[in-house]
Amino acid sequence: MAEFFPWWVGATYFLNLFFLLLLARSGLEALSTFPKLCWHDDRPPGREWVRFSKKMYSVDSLKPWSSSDEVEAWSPFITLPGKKNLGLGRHWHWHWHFMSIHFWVLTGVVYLAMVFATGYWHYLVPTHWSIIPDSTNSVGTYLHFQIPAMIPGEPFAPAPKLAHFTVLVLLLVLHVVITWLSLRYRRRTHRLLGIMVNPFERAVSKSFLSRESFRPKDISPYFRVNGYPPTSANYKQLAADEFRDYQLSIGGLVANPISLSLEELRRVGEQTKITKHNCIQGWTAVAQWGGVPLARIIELVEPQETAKLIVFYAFDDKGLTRGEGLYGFFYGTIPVHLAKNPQSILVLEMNGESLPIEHGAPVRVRLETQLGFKMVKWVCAIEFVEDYRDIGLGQGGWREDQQFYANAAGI
Ligand SMILES: Nc1nc2c(c(=O)[nH]1)N[C@H]1C(S)=C(S)[C@@H](COP(=O)(O)O)O[C@H]1N2
Ligand SMILES: [Mo]
Repeated sequence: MAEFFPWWVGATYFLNLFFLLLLARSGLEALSTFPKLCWHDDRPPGREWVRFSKKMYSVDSLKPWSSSDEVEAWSPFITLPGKKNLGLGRHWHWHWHFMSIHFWVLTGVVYLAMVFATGYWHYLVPTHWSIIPDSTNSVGTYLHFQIPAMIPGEPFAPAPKLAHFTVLVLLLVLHVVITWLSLRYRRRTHRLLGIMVNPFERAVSKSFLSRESFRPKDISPYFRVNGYPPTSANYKQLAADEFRDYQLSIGGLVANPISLSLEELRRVGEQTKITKHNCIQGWTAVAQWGGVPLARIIELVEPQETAKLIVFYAFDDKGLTRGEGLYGFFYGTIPVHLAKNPQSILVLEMNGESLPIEHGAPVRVRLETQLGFKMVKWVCAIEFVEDYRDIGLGQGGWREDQQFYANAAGI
């Protein structure tokens, strides 16, 4: 009998549904940035199992394209928050993933299937305004400690039916409000979710070491590119001379600031490994990377006590290479401890050849416990700093600043 549901049924029902919708909608936001499903990792474009997009990109496309071109802008009516905001969508999504229990999904599916299969939904949705006076009357009946009559042919009395329907409407209203607030106050939402998630994520992933070990035969035939190469005359000139005049300056809060040519950099140390790249959009690819361990660089420059973070500045001005209202040079920061990880390197070679332009020549970062956006390509300078708040828009990286990505990106 609907009247005798204990209070906790209502409470868990409400919370389950509320969180579930947060999870699902922000998950769809993630799907919208890579609107395809693949049976295997590192599928080349065109080999996906299903595609929720009209756009087609191919391996041998004549026009250059970048994986951000594959992003679809889905409506905020469906995704949280919608309008191509993977950064906030992921924030919402992972926040609840950390706390979610998978049976939510199961109970939800069974419940929904039954509601429709049995035509039960007719009992849940009022179809006539008379439910309001009828409910008022049945409340009177309850107050007389009597059970009111059911709606003819239905298992509920008017008041419970109306109360249940009101809960559904409330859920809808809350989601509309959250979506609206996320879009209206993007930076505040970013900060708030960051405060709740980042310290937790950092603590959990701080001691992680990647255990992946791939063999040469695992190397992906196709490796997506994300981000268009720098367009400046300066960079093009350097590239034309095979980066002979390239100098990487490493400074900031260090005892020995230095500037190294590629030749000098190569002499600092050499390490290769085959690893899998994980882009936040959801695609992966395996490659062999060779370069200088960041730990060796740290030994060389001797950071001061106060140097907590390393900033990598890049040559690409995203206002020119990407546009869409975004601006500024690409950069990223990582905590110094991440750079000391033996798997963190400054890459000079990919799959045994010198690093291709589109993958970040002459120098890019590789970190094996982080998402792809943390691995700055086309690095022009490295700076040791105490805090990232006065760099760029103060969120710790170009994607954090401009796209609301979480600063903590452990995998
Ligand atoms: N300078 C710069 N570095 C960058 C980016 C960029 O746009 N500019 N994109 C990042 C993202 S989101 C990813 S997934 C990887 C992609 O590396 P790839 O192009 O070698 O696949 O580079 C990262 N480093
Ligand atoms: Mo990415």
